[in-house]
Amino acid sequence: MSQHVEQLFERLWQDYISRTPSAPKVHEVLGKGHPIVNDHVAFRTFDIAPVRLEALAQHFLDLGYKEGGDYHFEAKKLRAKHFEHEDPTLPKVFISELMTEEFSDSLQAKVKEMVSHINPEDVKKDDFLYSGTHWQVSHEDYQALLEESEYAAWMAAFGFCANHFTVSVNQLPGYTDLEEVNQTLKDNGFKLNTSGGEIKGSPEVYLEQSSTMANHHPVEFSDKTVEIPSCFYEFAKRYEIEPGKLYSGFVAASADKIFESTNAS
Ligand code: OOG
Ligand code: NI
Repeated sequence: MSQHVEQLFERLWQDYISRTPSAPKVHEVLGKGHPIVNDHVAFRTFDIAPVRLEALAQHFLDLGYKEGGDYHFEAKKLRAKHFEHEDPTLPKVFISELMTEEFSDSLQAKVKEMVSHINPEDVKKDDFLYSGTHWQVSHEDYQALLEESEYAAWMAAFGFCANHFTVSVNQLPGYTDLEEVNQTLKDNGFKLNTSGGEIKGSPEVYLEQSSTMANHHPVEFSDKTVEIPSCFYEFAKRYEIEPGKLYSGFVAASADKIFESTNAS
């Protein structure tokens, strides 16, 4: 099983770096040749069968993951859950979904049309989590979605894939503070997400997070190819909730700002 789960993360990583050229550079700059441990990997989806959050989560439940917390994002109209494995070397998984019924009829119709191209059997296959888009959208469709929800537009362009990996700062040799990590990144030309401040969270909520702004990657829409924000890298430092036990959840107020790492800046 462990082989299988490691293979899944390796495939997700290879797919992710194909649209996130800054991710291997993050490893070079922070890891200096040492392996990087990831705190979590994040996925996005729609609240429509057969691709609801729970359908994506099933892949991880089958690999021995257990459900952790759930989270709600009122303004962005999202919900999310996190999953963790008893093997502490495996990354946590954060899966969110767009609550489509809270949007306009035209957004709902567009998303339903997109999802209708997915074969429900394919959702259960091992490669679904990095299967990308199963539909065609025009650049105009993308822009119409963008007006209502950056998240919906991102999903239309990229579909199913890892949205980000997250460096575990606790397990990063040579660093103790997230601030130092951020400084190294900025010194090396990375652009950080400043929404809500460079560092989201605090020791009081047992979690500090920062992230790069997403790379811009060319997407082939049905009518033309346009460079748009793709994926980003996140950095997380966790604090002990009791001696020897790090907080393992997420912080909704911070996550709310991390979502904005795929905004056009
Ligand atoms: C997820 C944003 C939230 C976190 O660690 O709080 C998040 C996303 O952008 O899909 O990753
Ligand atoms: Ni994250």
